Amino acid sequence: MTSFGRPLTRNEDPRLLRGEALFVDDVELPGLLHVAFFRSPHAHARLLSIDVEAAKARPGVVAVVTAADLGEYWQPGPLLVPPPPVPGMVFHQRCQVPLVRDTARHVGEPVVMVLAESRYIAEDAVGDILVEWETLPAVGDLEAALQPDAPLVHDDLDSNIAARVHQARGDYAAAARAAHLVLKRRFIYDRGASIPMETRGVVASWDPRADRLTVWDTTQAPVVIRNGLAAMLGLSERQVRVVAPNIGGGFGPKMMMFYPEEVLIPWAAMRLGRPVKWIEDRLEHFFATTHERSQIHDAEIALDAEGKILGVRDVFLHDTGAYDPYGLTVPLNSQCTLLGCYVVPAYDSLFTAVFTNRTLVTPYRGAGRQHGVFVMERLLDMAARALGLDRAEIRRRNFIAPDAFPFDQDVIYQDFSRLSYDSGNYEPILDKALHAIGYDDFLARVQPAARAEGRALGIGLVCYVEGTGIGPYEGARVQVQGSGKVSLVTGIGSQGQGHATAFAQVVAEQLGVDIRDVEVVTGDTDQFQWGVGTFASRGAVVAGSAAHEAAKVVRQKVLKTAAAHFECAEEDLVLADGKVHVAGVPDHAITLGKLAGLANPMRGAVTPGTEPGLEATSYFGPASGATASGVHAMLVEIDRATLKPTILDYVVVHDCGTVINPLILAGQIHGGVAQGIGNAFFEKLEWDSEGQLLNASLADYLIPTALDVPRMRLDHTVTPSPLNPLGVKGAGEAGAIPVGALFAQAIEDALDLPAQGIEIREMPLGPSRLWEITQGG
Ligand code: MCN
Repeated sequence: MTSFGRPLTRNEDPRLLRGEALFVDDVELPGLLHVAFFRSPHAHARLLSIDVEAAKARPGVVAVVTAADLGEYWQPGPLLVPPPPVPGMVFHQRCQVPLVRDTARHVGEPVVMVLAESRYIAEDAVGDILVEWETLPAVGDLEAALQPDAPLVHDDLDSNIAARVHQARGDYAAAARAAHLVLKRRFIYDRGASIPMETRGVVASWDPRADRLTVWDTTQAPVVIRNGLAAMLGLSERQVRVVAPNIGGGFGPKMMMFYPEEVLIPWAAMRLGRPVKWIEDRLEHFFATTHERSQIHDAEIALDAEGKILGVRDVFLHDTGAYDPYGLTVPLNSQCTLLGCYVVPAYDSLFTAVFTNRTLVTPYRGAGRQHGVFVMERLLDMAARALGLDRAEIRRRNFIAPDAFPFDQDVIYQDFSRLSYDSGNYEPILDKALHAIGYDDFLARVQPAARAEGRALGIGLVCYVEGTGIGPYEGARVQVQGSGKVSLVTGIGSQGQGHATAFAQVVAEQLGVDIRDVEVVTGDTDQFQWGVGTFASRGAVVAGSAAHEAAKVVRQKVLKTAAAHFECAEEDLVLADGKVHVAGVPDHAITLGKLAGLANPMRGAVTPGTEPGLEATSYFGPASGATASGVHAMLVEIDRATLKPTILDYVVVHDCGTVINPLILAGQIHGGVAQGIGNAFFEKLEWDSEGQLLNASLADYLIPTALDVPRMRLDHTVTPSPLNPLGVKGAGEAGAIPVGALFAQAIEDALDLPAQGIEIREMPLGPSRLWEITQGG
């Protein structure tokens, strides 16, 4: 039976569960040095002097490195993502330097690197370092940053504007004039952190005999790091091997190429001739690993009397932190995702990305899409109320029709293509969700009965689309080995997404083998030279399709070799269970391993025009992204005394095209929802006016526990993507995207807040903030 599409348990799990899998911190090498950093305690300060003498003198300290010691290697990190080709846009790119030389621009910027025989000694030596600072006024507030008298994060610029991008189509002003209803609201989404189980880490080793550098890195983009390191350290790409072994969660921030530590650790290993390890501690993680989410939207929607959208206008601010090497992916995604599942005839959106003296902002699971969905879905809820329409009905009236695909949205997307939804069918998803959550019955019977008893029960219902599976490309090499095992090698790495199983299923489908016989190798640049990275829910679409294409070629080679062996036509052959036989003669089968031997002869000659071995390498680059979609629905009860929500039921209906492995997919959705619940109800980074992060520990920054995450019910519809051979769309971020909007709606409904003239227009929202809002704050 084919394994493709089946809910198989993961190949990689036994080794992970037994603690046998390699993580970066497991790498131990003879002579290993350990690193601790002195980091800026100030959000904004001029560096006057550094005294490292006491640190150097501490026994066990091997080197203490400041910016001055880096010489020609002291350079701003590379531009990672160029600006989108939007006419008239403004963009100022400022990249972080490896060690602060002149000015620190956020708390936690590395200033001095200490290398010692143990981490303990290195940490103690950091305490010996004396730095003199002149503190400067810090910019912590998004709106204050744009005041004329605001201090400048980068004093070579004349304001804190990092970018300004305006995308418009149709005539919004005319739409608003013609509208029956125009609603204007302000929406706020605040900062959170991704909190992977494993923090970042880098180990580097220079081998003078091989003249090569090996780097183990918790990166989501090993090939990009390899190429960048070669360029920055003056090496050839062949001289650098980057390995991204098992990684305990990435969620986007481990895609930030390059963090200062990713350059400094390899540089130190080369300079000192000893292997070097740095493992980020949780406190550093809060300050030094990128965040996401803070935006302020002033949005308006214009509708006719029937609730049809005539236009949307949105002006928003996006906090990009102290530097913006990652370009504009996050706000661009917000701008594009706001359009949702709906026909929006006129759209006018202007965003301003703003420098602040806070940790950098780069994509984190959802990557700006949460904000777009929050704004649009909240506007629709409010419009439905104003027009006396049902929440589901207003959405239904505005859905893009199933025969309207491909649907041109006429805005520039994060992959710089003109956003076009490839496929979708939204009404069946909504219907399934309404049915599963018991929407009609809840509103007609359950909620009134609960209210009569004084209980606060509410329902939420949120629709979203998600651009997934963007290019430019990924590659894969499939090989049948003499042992009969099949190997699949690709340039992307996995941070827990189950690639070793899902990609094995793709290959097994073509080669008729058990998935346990497919060895998947990811994240090692010595194994595969080309690739981009695991982000934007693109692994299944892009690397999965490359694996499919390569396996298809290998299948042809297998059949050709077997046809020569059996002296029959290829059409007469059956390939199954790791063997090939002539149809009707299953007892005379030849194994794939033996065929691999025949294709790699030790005597005679390979037929001209053919290659030895049963092997193929393919690349896949989609023309544009595949658009996944879904509906989340939730029943919630709010404790009137504590305002704590209890989720009574949670339904996800999702369309990610063809499903490779429903079990992995369910895990991805569950994990995403759990993270979304954190973002909605627990996780908010709190800063003071000096740019100090106030809750930089897991004692103060709450994340949801298993008790806070409900059992959820999952269902799917399948609208295959026409843009890739598997028909798949991505799913890795879907769970997280709509949860904020869903919480806002369900809580509002449970407490009947609109009847008191109160609306929820901000996220995250813990009980204390919710209490303030219910008190009119
Ligand atoms: N899948 C499937 N059928 C589909 C789509 C996906 O069976 N139609 C399976 C895939 O084969 C894959 C998994 O679901 O094993 C996720 O696939 P995909 O949506 O392509 O996402 P990526 O592989 O590109 O992973 C990136 C995505 C992102 S952007 C974030 S952020 C995220 C996420 O995945 N970070 C994660 N899920 C994560 N899960 C874990 N455990 N850890 C992270 O850091």
